[in-house]
Amino acid sequence: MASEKKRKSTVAVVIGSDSDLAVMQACIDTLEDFGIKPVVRIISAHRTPKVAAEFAQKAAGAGFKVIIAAAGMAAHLAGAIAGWTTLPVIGVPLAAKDGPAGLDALLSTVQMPSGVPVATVAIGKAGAKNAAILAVQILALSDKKLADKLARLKAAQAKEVARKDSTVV
Ligand code: RP5
Repeated sequence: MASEKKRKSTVAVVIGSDSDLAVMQACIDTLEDFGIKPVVRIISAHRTPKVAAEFAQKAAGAGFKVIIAAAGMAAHLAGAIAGWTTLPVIGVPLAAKDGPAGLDALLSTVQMPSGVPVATVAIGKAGAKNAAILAVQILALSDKKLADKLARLKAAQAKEVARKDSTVV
């Protein structure tokens, strides 16, 4: 496990709890579709705040280019990390088992004060996938192969919508 955590990647996927993993698997899978094996960490802004701060402070030096942070409820994880790093941070709000269907996490993630942005995506699985695509879009600015893969994804999505359009009257 320790050696796995020392593995380098351009993308870190940080989740607030192991209970977030099932939804965030869509993010991990999408990154892997682009050939990116992220480092995945379970770090809580509230239960392990010191680890969160240390991770964020060392993230750029560790070689990460983008951090994806996902949490539910009072979801301060992405913001807490963003406060400690100049790397782009993408926040994924997640719905908790009980509560207002992720609206709590959405507001906690998106409503950052001026000067400390968190690029917040949609609640849940759609956001998990979009976080991965947004991370790839950031990396693709300096990686032609990723840019080409993104172009192919867009083309495939458009083709699929056109196919569905042709099936309705
Ligand atoms: C948040 O609280 C986590 O990100 C998770 O979405 C939520 C509930 O955590 P558990 O009680 O399931 O560990 O910090």
